[in-house]
Amino acid sequence: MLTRFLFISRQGTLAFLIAVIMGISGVSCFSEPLSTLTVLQTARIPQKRISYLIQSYCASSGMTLSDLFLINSSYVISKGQIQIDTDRDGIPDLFDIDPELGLTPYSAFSLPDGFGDLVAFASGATKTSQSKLMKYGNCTNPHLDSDGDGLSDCAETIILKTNPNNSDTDGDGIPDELELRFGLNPLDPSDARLSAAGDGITNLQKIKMQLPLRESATSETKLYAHEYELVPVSKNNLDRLCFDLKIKNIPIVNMTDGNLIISYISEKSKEGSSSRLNRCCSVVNDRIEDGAKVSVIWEKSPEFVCPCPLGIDLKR
Ligand SMILES: [Ca+2]
Ligand SMILES: [Ca+2]
Ligand SMILES: [Ca+2]
Ligand SMILES: [Ca+2]
Repeated sequence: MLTRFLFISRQGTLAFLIAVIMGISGVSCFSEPLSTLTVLQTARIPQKRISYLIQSYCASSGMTLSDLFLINSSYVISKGQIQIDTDRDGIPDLFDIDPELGLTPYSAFSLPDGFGDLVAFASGATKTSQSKLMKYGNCTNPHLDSDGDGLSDCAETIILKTNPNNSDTDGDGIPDELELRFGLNPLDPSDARLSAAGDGITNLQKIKMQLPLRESATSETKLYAHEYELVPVSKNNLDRLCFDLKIKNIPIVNMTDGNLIISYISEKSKEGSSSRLNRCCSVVNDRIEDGAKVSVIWEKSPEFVCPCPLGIDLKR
């Protein structure tokens, strides 16, 4: 079923998603129609890069922070350049408009089956072969995501064969949905530590940096690479382990409905026997100043939405 990962990888990164959110300073709403958007946008070196602070994150009771990934889902880097992804589904506009695929750059759920475009793309469905997915039946509850990894239960059970109750099915440290976005296999535990480009940077590290896995990192693309700093802070009164999570060097692209920033905060139990994922998102206004610092407070900032919901679609 995952035979199209090769196909995906050829196209660059993937994605899934949706949109939501309320706004505040530096953060905007999605409620405006997208009528002013232009397809096929490509930006070279981004004009702006920001840093992002998730303040006072505390792991769940009995758990500790395992890893952190952050992506700006409004772009995908491919062929050394930033490619706009208007509907944030991980498929850049450049590919979304391919008539062979039969998708659209304006909707992450453009197919009637309810599985989402990323899942269809990862499964190899094209406009002429979408019936291949339909034979499995429709996804009757496309909004149900039990493990909060950004993939619906029905997409996981019916199409992907991943575990709908485990956000990292193969246990390689990369959440299932991020594996799809970046063209890895959520059922293959060996791919995280490999280097698809052969440049010595592992696939897991590349995903953290939001760089394409199958292109060697260059001095130019490294300008886009996210940097992480996880700073332990004092335990709270429930004795949970707490951190300030700092991510620097996040490009911001021109998008009238803002840039959707998705954070994947993974936790593991202290014995390492169980894991869980906090997949959260917020929107950063594209008019934000270069070098700005966006700060959200864990469980307190209303614009920092956890879990980042599924199925709220963007349509023109
Ligand atoms: Ca797209
Ligand atoms: Ca899921
Ligand atoms: Ca994985
Ligand atoms: Ca994997």
